[in-house]
Amino acid sequence: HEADAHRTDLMTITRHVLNEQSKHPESRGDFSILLSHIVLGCKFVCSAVNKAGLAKLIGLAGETNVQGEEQKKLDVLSNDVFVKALISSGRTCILVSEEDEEATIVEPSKRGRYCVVFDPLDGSSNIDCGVSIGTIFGIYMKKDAKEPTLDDVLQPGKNMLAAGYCMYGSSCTFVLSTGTGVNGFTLDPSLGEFILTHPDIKIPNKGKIYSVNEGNAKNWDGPTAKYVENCKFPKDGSSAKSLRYIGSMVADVHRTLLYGGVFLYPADKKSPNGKLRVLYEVFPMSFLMEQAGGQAFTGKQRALDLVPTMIHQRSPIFLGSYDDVEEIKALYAAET
Ligand code: AHM
Ligand code: MG
Repeated sequence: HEADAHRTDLMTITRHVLNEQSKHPESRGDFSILLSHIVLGCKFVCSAVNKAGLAKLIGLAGETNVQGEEQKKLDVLSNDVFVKALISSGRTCILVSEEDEEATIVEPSKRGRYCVVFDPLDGSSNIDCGVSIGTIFGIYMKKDAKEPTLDDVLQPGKNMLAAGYCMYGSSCTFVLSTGTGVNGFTLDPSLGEFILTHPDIKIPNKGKIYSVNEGNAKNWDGPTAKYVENCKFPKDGSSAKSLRYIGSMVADVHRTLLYGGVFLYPADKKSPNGKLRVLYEVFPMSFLMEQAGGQAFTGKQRALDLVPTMIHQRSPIFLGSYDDVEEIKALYAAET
């Protein structure tokens, strides 16, 4: 009977969010409206990514198509879709996208209370070889009733109300936290709906995988080098960890969340702040990790405590299983 119930009682993402909302009688339903617009953007990108391999047939990005129009690159197209969907939700006031140098202040007639930071298509260098890529987002509440300003998005990650990502892989997976745990949904293409398939995701306390771009090893600092050395040649008699690195943050973090272990993009001599961006890469993924029982550390502090001063700021990041990140923290503590 259980199996039957699973097939006929579909927990869609909308239903899930409405359920959560009903626990807060003061809620006005704005969040579910905002989320449905984010979900729409993800469905659009999913469909565009699935067709990317046909680009040669339907016209390559940067080339003109049969109508003589320029084809937009997939990341530019995705950004346009998200910006328009978010503005038209009527629930946002300021947007920060990896694709846009400046923040977008929503015009007064379309304003709402939410601030959204996002990377519309992360890992886009992987498109041409069919590797998984994704959209990452974080949501803040506006600080006060004044005009929206950059201060509304330069809040520490711990102030986020919600964060998530959508991975365009062998299936399309949407992972979301509204601050009460983490849930995963899979797109059923025949329904066009995200269905709850991974309820209450918890990351294992310790994992067997580490994930890092080892090509940067010659420029690493002491603690990072020592940690990776320990992964390969453990001194406590435990077995060595496996290395998995896709080079697409959403896919690497998704695997880390489900299987455990650590994902790191450390500082190195060439990039003292690492590569990943605080607002729409480091914060949302750190938020999800903590909500799933893991940790996220910058090499100096809890990642979510960081107070950004610039919208495109970068930070080193070490995130994943609680005990594994604890080990990294100990190495950094021993250094100072
Ligand atoms: P992008 O925003 O330009 O796509 O870069 C971000 C990506 C992440 O998805 C991934 O974790 C990282 O860059 C990989 O970087 P590297 O190629 O240096 O290992
Ligand atoms: Mg990115």
